[in-house]
Amino acid sequence: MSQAESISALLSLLRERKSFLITSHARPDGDAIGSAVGLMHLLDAMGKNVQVVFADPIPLIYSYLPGIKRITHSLPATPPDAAILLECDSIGRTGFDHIAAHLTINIDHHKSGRHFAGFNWIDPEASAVGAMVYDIAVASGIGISADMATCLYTAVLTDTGSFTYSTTTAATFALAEHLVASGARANEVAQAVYFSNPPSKIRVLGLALNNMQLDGEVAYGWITLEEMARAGAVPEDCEGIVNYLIGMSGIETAAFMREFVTENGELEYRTSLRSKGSVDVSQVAERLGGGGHRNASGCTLPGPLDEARKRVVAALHAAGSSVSAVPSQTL
Ligand SMILES: [Mn+2]
Repeated sequence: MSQAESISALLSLLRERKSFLITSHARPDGDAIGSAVGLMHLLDAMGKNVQVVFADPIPLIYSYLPGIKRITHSLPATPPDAAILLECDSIGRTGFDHIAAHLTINIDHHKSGRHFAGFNWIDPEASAVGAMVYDIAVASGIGISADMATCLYTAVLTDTGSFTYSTTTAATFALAEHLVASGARANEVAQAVYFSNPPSKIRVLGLALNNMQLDGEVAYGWITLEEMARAGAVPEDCEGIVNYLIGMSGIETAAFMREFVTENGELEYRTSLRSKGSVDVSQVAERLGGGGHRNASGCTLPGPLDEARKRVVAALHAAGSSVSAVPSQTL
């Protein structure tokens, strides 16, 4: 199916049904939340019954999103006509074991996306799922409300690394222009997302950067539970630390590992990978049991920390990051 055919088939499915559940992945990010609440506004405007349910808490920085308070954390007792899963490769990715619904709809932009649902629309070229929701809204003829625009702008801003990843094209800026013209509050979004961090986030960043190691073109770092406790940090405070590691001259790939305890009491490492583009870190993540995009991906590795570090650095070298350092440019 072409993109246009997928969108029109999806719109028919939405129009034919009355009640919807929208959800996205565990540990939700700006795209998961912005696209879910943005789609909620669209379905509201179509006169549908909509519930937005996330398994995990919503990071406080997204409190400004119009309609965010309608998000709940438990599934409805009655199965909806359709459950829409945004950027998930399986039901399990939502953090729920099972979602009862008459139809499941999967909308995703990950290269590692899977056709697990009753209806699937996967576009690995899309800059964000928020951009795919935007395409649905435009095709619906309903138009973009100011509230929807703020949600979708948040999704695209955060998922393109503030319009810097290789998925950022002229179409991304055209979309951003249309969203701002439709009432998206770009400055308010930037203030909330980038300039409202709690002190614990900056403290944990300092401890994490203190652990930084360079190995050829690979930069990597980690944070232990002891260090997180010292910083008074929660897991969401560690989001984005990897972007500092990839931000160095001569570095092509970066990994950041956050220690956590599993239900079985084992130490494991939630690992974020980044690439400047020469290495496809979605393939590295898939080899290690995770997934994602060419420039940004993730996986979870078992301990001990030293083994996990060696595995991820070896995988990044095997994928093409040079083992010898490129001399930094000097002025
Ligand atoms: Mn996304």
